[in-house]
Amino acid sequence: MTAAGNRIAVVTGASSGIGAATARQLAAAGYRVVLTARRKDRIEALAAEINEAGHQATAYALDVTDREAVQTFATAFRTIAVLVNNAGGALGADPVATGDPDDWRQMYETNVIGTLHITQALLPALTASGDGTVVVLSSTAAHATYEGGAGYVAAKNGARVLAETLRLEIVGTPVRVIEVAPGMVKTEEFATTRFRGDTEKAAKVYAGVAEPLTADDVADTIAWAVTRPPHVNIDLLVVRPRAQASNTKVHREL
Ligand code: 8X3
Repeated sequence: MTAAGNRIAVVTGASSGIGAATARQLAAAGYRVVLTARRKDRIEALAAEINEAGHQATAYALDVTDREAVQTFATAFRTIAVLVNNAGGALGADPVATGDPDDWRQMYETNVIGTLHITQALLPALTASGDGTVVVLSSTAAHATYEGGAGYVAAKNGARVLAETLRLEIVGTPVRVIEVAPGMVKTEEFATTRFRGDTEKAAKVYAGVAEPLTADDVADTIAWAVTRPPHVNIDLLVVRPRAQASNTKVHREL
């Protein structure tokens, strides 16, 4: 067991991708990881895998957009060391002229309101730990827009602003706020969810890119930021694959 000892790390959206990879890495770093996501079977399987590897994990089915459920979840904890706000994602890539308002609403609900619910609910336990860390997974989309991205860019800007504002408001308390902003990450679900199961469209996102980031690459940066000494606050960590110079400048070998 490392310095993380018996401390608890809660990861939202832990059923796949960056959330699952982060749960594995924080468990390996010695945290007791609490996996949350809507899909119970997936997080239970991951918790079993982590426990079999000799680390500690439990699964708790949770939809972060359900405020009451989040509040009930929070009552189970007196202290929490780390909250990783990973639940969220993109829906659609339509121009502003034709974008679906329901997509925009849903993205705001998951990426911003979900993060708000669980951060509010767990803040007392994070403070009580004497050394708490809130991680907000934003995106490079939170830092620059691109065509077809407005709904997602707006939602991720919301998540970024939540993180930046919270950091100002709780300064002086023993809780730090870290924003991790990944660029192009190839995960099993991000692009297929965005394009509602259209695997051809999803594949185009990564076409010709030699090495997009993996979920593990991003989890590695999260685990690194979280395991810095308590007085060190990584305000913002932007991580992209080498082939991506900006949201719209990507080297493709086609
Ligand atoms: C994912 C990055 O470029 O698809 O958060 O918006 S992008």
